[in-house]
Amino acid sequence: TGRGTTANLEEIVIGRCNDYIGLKNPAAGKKNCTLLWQTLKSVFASKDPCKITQDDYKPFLTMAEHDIPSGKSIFWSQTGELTRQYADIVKNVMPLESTLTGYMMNGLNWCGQRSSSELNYEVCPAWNECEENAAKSFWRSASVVYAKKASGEVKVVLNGSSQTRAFRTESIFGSIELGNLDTNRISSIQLWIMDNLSGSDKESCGVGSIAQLEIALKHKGFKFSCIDNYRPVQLIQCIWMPEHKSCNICPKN
Ligand code: CV1
Repeated sequence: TGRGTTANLEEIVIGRCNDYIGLKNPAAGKKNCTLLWQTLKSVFASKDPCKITQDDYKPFLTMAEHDIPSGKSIFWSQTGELTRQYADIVKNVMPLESTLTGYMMNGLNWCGQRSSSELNYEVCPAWNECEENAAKSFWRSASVVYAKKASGEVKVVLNGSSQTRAFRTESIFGSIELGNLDTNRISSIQLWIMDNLSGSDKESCGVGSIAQLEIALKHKGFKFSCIDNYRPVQLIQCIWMPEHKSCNICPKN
């Protein structure tokens, strides 16, 4: 079992929604945050938390939809924290967590229970406990909507030091987002393979699972390029390890 519903979920979600449409991204347009919360809550309240489907979230996701400017879509796998930090700093990319739906729910837990209309603040299913759990179905469904909207030059941030593989076909990026990218809307895809500064360089552009991803992109008809340790993102990693040799601005030879 996993952690229960986040305390004060309603206040957090409605507050974040108002913060988003009022301050963070007024271009999202007018939204009724209270109605959005009610629509969202009705998806999982009073229900078995292992029986929430991706379709169940569609009314909420449709109501929360807004434009994503061309060239701002950025996907990630095993690099969520780094990608969010990069997005918060540069502001010229908009990961799912910087759209209304992702912003409202990022970092939260939620689930209901069959026996009561109260949310379950004690326990919720762990991510891999059941396929159709409230949170997993939400991120999958939101990812479909997000991926379909991507246009222009798209970025993908992967972890070159992954203990498993940088590109995993079973991840949300590999199993959902990739298949929903539209060749007609997307002009090119940039892969950024970021190694952990103190981790090993297990995979790089053209190597291992990244090579598989590159082949898949080519087959689908996408133009793409790949950059190892894209410097602007690496400089964010450097904040935590400024003395690391990769962080030296003027390398002494
Ligand atoms: N996405 Br808090 C997927 N999972 C998310 C997202 C999110 N936006 N936000 C959160 N999670 P992993 P992936 C949680 O690193 O390829 C979207 C989930 O609990 O292996 O599976 C993004 O658009 C999930 O288990 O990446 C992104 O492009 C974990 O963080 C893609 O899906 C992420 O798991 C990443 O999913």
